[in-house]
Amino acid sequence: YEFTHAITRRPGTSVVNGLRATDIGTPDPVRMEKAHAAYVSALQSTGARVIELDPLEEFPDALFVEDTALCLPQGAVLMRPGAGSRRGEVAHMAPALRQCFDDVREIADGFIEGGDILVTGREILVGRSARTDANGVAELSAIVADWGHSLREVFTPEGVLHFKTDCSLLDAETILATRRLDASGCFDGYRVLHVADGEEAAANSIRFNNLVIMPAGFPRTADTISNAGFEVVEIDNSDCAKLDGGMSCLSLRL
Ligand code: CIR
Repeated sequence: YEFTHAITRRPGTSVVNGLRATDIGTPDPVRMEKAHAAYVSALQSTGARVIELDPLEEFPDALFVEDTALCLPQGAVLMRPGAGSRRGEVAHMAPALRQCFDDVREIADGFIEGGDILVTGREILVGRSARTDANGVAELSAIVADWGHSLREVFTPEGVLHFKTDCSLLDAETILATRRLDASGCFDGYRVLHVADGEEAAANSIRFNNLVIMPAGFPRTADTISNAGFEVVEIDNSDCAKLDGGMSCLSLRL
């Protein structure tokens, strides 16, 4: 959770066509752009440098950069998104990663999206999901083993887009999670803080340097996190939420 850089991509006007599991309305690109700028400012306020990439109109979901790669201290891995309409985003992220890392590997065969990967202080958890399959997990496991990391395959609950839709890392051994995900036992051995009932969407937050950046509108969970000693910043996520996106999706952190 200590980073010197982040990579983001500004939303384009095509974001109105972004993927969504259930249609609860069209995002407003203007309001989304404002929220995105507030998110970038929050990242910068910690002293990190944010590399802001230009919108990619041909890929409506391209602002959700997290799904295109995994960044580790030893190198980056280009993902292979399970969502066909998103697969082409990866080639547009590769140049930025090649500038930041000497070692850039890629997933060549299986499917895996960054939203299904949680890096903790001791291991890399990857949730199989509708977007991430066993082959993708196995390929990533071999790559990160080369860099000295151990990877554990877990399962994203049915009906939940990504593993990190339902959890985030708060510090090396503390995880914020929904009760439904924690109930699967995947966090045994960690300290787990639960989001408040009815505030499940607050689970997609990020610890970024001194801050926990969380979506606005979840006051009981915000209290839990700040009572645990973390400094909380809230960002309007009402438009990204219409596309099943949240705080983690909007950046690659390195
Ligand atoms: C999608 O369905 O792929 C996008 N609308 C949302 C991606 C959110 N990304 C993430 O949770 N890492």
